[in-house]
Order: sequence, then structure tokens, then C-alpha cells
Amino acid sequence: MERITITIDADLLRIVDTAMNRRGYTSRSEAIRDMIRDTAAHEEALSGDGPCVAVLDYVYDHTTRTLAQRLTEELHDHYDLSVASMHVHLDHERCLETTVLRGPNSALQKLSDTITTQRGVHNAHLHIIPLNKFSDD
Ligand code: NI
Repeated sequence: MERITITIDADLLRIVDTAMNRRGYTSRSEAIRDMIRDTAAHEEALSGDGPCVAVLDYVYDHTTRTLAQRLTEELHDHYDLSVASMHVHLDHERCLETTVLRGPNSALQKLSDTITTQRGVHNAHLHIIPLNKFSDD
């Protein structure tokens, strides 16, 4: 096994510790390894480039300079992938946006990455559903 050192903010570490206690891990390392395994499994599900639908959701602060405009422009630039969006005004600053996407796996991931890596976008989640899998059921 390799040993690495990571820097993590206190709030995030508290979440790791809470999950660790709730799920009964005996060490932070084991808890974090399992979280990384979950991510690895998720990454594997995202491999391939067949037709997919996806639900992308995220929270952002619409008072962040030009952010709302940039997010809208990004979706307009990909109108062929963006099926529909729902916008919820959570409070005075924060907005929740849920967008249904449809297209090749890699294109949906690329669009999602472009949106979710913007500074000021939080709690992002992309749920990709490969359409080819339906025919295997
Ligand atoms: Ni809003």
C-alpha cells in the first residue's frame, strides 16, 4: 500500500469522521479508502461513449459575478445536449438548478465538468444513465 498526505478542510474532515462513526470504520484511512472505492466504481460506470441521458444538479450563488450568465451561456452553447432545466430560488443568494441532458456519454461528462468546476458552483451531482444498458435487461 502507498502512503499519501492530503490537505482537507475541517468541515470536510468532520463529515468524514461522522460517516466513519456511523458506518463503523476503525480508521480514517479505511473510511477514505472506501469513499475513493465508491468514486472509482462511479468512474467505471462513466466509461464508454454510448448514448445516455443524465440529470445534472448543482447549487450556485447567483450574486457571484457573471456566474449565472456563464452557466446559461454554457447550456445554450450545448442546446443539442440540454433537454430541459428547472431553476429553484433557494433563498436570496442560492439557486438550485437541475438539467436533463441527452447525448454521448463523453459529451455529457464534458459539459457537466465545464459547469461544475466553475468557482461558486457547489453540491454538484451528475447521474448518467446509459441507454444501451436497457436492451441488456
Ligand atoms: Ni434563482
